[in-house]
Amino acid sequence: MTKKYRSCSAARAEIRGSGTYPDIRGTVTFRQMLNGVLVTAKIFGLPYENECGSGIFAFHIHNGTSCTGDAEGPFSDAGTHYNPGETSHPYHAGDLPPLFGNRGYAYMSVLTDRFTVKEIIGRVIIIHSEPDDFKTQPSGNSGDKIACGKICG
Ligand SMILES: [Cu+2]
Ligand SMILES: [Zn+2]
Repeated sequence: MTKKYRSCSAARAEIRGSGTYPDIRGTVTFRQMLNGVLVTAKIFGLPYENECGSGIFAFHIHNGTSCTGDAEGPFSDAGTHYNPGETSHPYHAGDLPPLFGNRGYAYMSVLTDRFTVKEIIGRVIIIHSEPDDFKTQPSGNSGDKIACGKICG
């Protein structure tokens, strides 16, 4: 029987850019698998400035529950990385591989067993302006929060 997973088998987030990055949009889906959660991101409208049309953007699930902010930052309410185990970056449960832009489009799919779909529903997922260096504390020197989506079940 598959019934026991039914209520939390999948979730999704609709991604929208900040006022400075209005072209960013896309979706992130979360599917509960036997060995973890399959996270799949399809993002359009990412910025690129170099002639190769590339860019690398840090990508994390954050603790916050709302894609809102203040004068300091448009998504500052997203807070810190989702980290129920109180580990350090890049071992936070919410840490994900960065997005690789291809003239503004990024596709990324990864399996992670650091969280279940159930526990991330209601939190937010953030795209940053810079690559994640997977070293600097507490957030990998990832730059500004340029896009955000609330994870809905
Ligand atoms: Cu982040
Ligand atoms: Zn982190």
